[in-house]
Amino acid sequence: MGLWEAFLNWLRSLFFKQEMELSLIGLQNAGKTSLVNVVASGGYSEDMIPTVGFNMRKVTKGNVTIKLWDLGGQPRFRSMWERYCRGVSAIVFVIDAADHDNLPISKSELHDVLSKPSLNGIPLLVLGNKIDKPEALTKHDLTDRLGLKSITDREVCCFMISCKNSTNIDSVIDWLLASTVAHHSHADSCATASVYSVQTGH
Ligand SMILES: Nc1nc2c(ncn2[C@@H]2O[C@H](COP(=O)(O)OP(=O)(O)OP(=O)(O)O)[C@@H](O)[C@H]2O)c(=O)[nH]1
Ligand SMILES: [Mg+2]
Repeated sequence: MGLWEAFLNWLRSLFFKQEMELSLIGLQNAGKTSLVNVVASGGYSEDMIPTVGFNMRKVTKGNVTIKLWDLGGQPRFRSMWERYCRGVSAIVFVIDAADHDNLPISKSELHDVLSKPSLNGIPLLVLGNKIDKPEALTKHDLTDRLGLKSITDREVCCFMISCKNSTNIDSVIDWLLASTVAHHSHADSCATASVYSVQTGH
């Protein structure tokens, strides 16, 4: 490739649309579909139908198109999580931070899917949802209970959010966009991530 052509390609990559692909996993009732709805249209509803299998939605933010795989969280759908997480820019694990009883199951499902060799090194974004509920865990406790510190083979970031009140949703989108740009320019996106995590801590 000639120098001029390489230069043009570089310019194009800066100004033209970029695409990223994300998979949303987590137990049933965590709020994955609610998150997709809030990110896509801003709409939130109490009245949700559990996802059967999966849904795919494309959302455009700025010049980035995000392809979202919203997977069903009921036990019978969990075996397909791995297949839909292969090759994505980041795995988004959504958890109901107010559901203390299901935390151990969440933890084991999370560590189980991350142990798959096909998902090696894919960044992980953990979203503790439903912080509008008074019994929701803090970010510190959620990090601890999910054993996030033991995950050392990939980037891990955690935000506490509420789809209901749209709390921190913008920060999550900003982080995702920043991390695509950072990956694109081969910068260390984890540096960006930790800045955001500190700012938005619950
Ligand atoms: N209080 C509160 N409830 C929420 C929040 N986000 C989602 N919910 C509720 O949680 C329930 C489940 O939401 P869904 O988005 O369907 O959950 P899901 O993770 O997609 O569930 P599956 O599709 O079965 O895997 C719904 O009643 C939502 O209204 C939140 O931030 N706060
Ligand atoms: Mg769903």
